[in-house]
Amino acid sequence: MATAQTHAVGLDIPIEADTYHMGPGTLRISRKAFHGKLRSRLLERLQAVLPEDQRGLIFLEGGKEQHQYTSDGEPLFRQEAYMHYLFGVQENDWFGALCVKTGKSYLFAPRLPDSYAVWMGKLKSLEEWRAKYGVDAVHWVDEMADVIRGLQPPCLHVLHGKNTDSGLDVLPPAAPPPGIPLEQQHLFPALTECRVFKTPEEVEVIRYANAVGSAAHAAMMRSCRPGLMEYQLEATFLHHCYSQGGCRSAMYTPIAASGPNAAILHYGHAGAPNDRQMCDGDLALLDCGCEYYVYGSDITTTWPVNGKFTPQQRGVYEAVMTAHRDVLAAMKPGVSWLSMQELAYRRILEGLAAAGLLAGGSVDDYLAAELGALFMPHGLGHFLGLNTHDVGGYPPAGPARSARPGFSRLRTARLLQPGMVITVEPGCYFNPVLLLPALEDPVQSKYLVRDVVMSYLQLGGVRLEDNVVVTEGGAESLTRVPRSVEEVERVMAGGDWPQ
Ligand SMILES: [Mn+2]
Repeated sequence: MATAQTHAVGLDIPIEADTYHMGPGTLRISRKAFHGKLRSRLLERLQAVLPEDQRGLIFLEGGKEQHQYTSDGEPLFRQEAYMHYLFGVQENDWFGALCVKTGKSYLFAPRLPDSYAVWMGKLKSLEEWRAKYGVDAVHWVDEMADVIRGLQPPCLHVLHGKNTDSGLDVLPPAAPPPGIPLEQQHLFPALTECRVFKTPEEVEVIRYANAVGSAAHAAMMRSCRPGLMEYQLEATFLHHCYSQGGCRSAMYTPIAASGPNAAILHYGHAGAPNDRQMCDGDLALLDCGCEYYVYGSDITTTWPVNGKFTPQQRGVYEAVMTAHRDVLAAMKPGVSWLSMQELAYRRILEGLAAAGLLAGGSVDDYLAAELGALFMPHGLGHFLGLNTHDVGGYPPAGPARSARPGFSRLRTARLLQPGMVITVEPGCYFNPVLLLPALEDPVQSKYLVRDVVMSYLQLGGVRLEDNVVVTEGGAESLTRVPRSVEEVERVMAGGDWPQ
């Protein structure tokens, strides 16, 4: 019998005070079981490196209320990822603590004036908060310094480090309770490393975000036709994820690129807001993921706007699909992510040679001339979890970032290990910013068939992205979108998905 105590997530766990869900058919998560397990894993890791007399109190500052510039407009709050990981708190301006000796968990909630109930609804009592979050104790923030001093910890373990994707610093809490030494060395690497290896329950949340996002990709395919605006596909995605899956937010700004825009890797930004009208004969590239319980999906599909691939589009598409398929088949514990980037490059370059864009050498020659990075200037994939580019890609112990073109863009160079969730997103793009100089480059130009390459510039590009969990024996994709040419054309003609 499944119970809330043994199963942290599921569609069928009973609804208790600590259950997160968004109504019928949505995933239910027992916050107490889900985060209790994550806290235990962190404690084990810290207890292994901290001698008994140096085991203090982990102290985290949650996300703060934000304002749009100087106005009183507040964007929808999204909890800071480390805070969500350990406690699952949905509200802003909280603090959390965890005793490394006893394992006891504490939360500190802002004490709001009674009058706020008019604007925010009934204010919860401490006991109601404790039931919602399933921790050992909840106190008000204004009592926090006294409560923590009363626990007499030898130190406060606080976060301090660098996010290797953004390059931004993760800083310790701004105003920790005074009079207790701060310990800044151990928490950041331990907690970051925990986040790299997902529990089965975390994988189930990412699987749910993938099920919702995958169905939304199929809905976009079915709704597409020449003459639509790119943002109308984006709107279909957002509506489907929220109305059908309870996913209120996109994981990142959706990319709905058509024609030459598909070669622009971060198209969809404020200066290029998915605002082109799609034409008969275009390819569309959709990179859209949704978020559930702060965990996300990150999915890319590419398809012909009119529902039928041209032979030229099909050649590029199948080269990328071969790379995608062969990487998925080769992934298993111990495999270097750098070697998977090279495998993807090989398959894409083989496909381009078969299509007549490359000539005069072997695939090894093309690789040595760095033609891989010319057609796929980004990394093959990145960790995914509470952040789209999830943490832990480059731990201090290595492996270090490669200096080689293309490989240098990888967000991790690690060996695959069970529990890692990583995207597999090979792509092939015809970007004039890269191709026109390459046609003048003495090394690269001797392998590029100029007239054929020039005839592909309007194609834009193809990217196919799945979210994959590394298992003991291999890897499992959590993404279920139409992938083969036949599946894409059938769904675009109105066919059901999944079949
Ligand atoms: Mn991605």
